[in-house]
Parts: sequence; C-alpha cells; structure tokens
Amino acid sequence: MATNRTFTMLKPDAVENGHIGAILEKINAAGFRIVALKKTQMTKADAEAFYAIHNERPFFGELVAFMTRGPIIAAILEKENAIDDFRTLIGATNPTDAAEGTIRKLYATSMGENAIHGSDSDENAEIEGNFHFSGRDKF
Ligand code: 3AN
Repeated sequence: MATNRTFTMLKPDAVENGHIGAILEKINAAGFRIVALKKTQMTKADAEAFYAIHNERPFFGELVAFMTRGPIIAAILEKENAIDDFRTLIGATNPTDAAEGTIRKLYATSMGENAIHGSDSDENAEIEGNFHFSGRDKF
C-alpha cells in the first residue's frame, strides 16, 4: 500500500554549495510536508549500508567517498503520490538529462555529484527513512 511518504537526502555537494534553503523551498513549494528533518554526516559504514544495492557497481567507492565527505540533510516527506512526484521534482540521475526547473538541473554538477536523493519505491522509502530516523522523530 502506498504510504504517501518518500525519503530524501540533500547530498554533500548541495550542502557545501549553500543550496539547503533553496532546495527546501522548492520541496515546500511543490507541496511536500516535512515529516522529519536533520543535518547529519554519514560514516563510511553508513554509506556502504545505505547504498549496499550498488556495491558491485564500478562507482561504489566513489559514491561512498562522496556521500561521507561532508554533512547532508536527511528528510522524510509526505504528499499524495510522493515517490513519483518527488522523482519528477528532482529530475534524472544525470543532470544533463534532467528536465528544466528540476532540482538536479539547477543544482547538480555531475552524475556522481547530483545534489539530491529520492527513494525509488514505497518499500525503499520506509527502509531509508528508518535508516536515519527513529519512531519518535517521524510525525
Ligand atoms: P537515483 O539516485 O537517481 O535513484 P541510482 O539509484 O541509479 O540513481 O544511483 C544512486 C546514486 O549513485 C546516484 N544518485 C549517483 O549519485 C550515483 N551514481 C549512479 N550512477 C553513477 C555513475 N555512473 N557514476 C557515478 N555515480 C553514479
């Protein structure tokens, strides 16, 4: 059953480049309610676990190094049709393919450093949200 929730991370590049406020404003303007929100920094073990599905991919080491090099903003968001609408808002994985006006088109610099994460399914949104937030933080 759809939960109407998704999980996002503003990645280290977006935080380093000062885009937290602008990206949260776009998320807000698109109609998402912030259920949970925090600034944190992933450890190597965190990133390896979070991205375990990609551990055979050639870019895995680069991805873990990138995701741990500085703070991120983690958030759980709520909206009807959250997964699909958020993927539309952030745009394609590769910013050169991302539609005009999407967060990745505006703020991502490359396929690896692409500013923002969005869950790809209800199941993964639940897993990823639980990775970063415990029960009393999600309301
Ligand atoms: P998305 O984040 O759009 O769901 P995935 O799940 O295919 O994309 O990839 C997860 C993350 O791995 C991406 N956000 C990106 O940072 C990184 N990534 C994916 N493909 C590449 C690649 N070819 N080179 C470097 N990094 C990549």
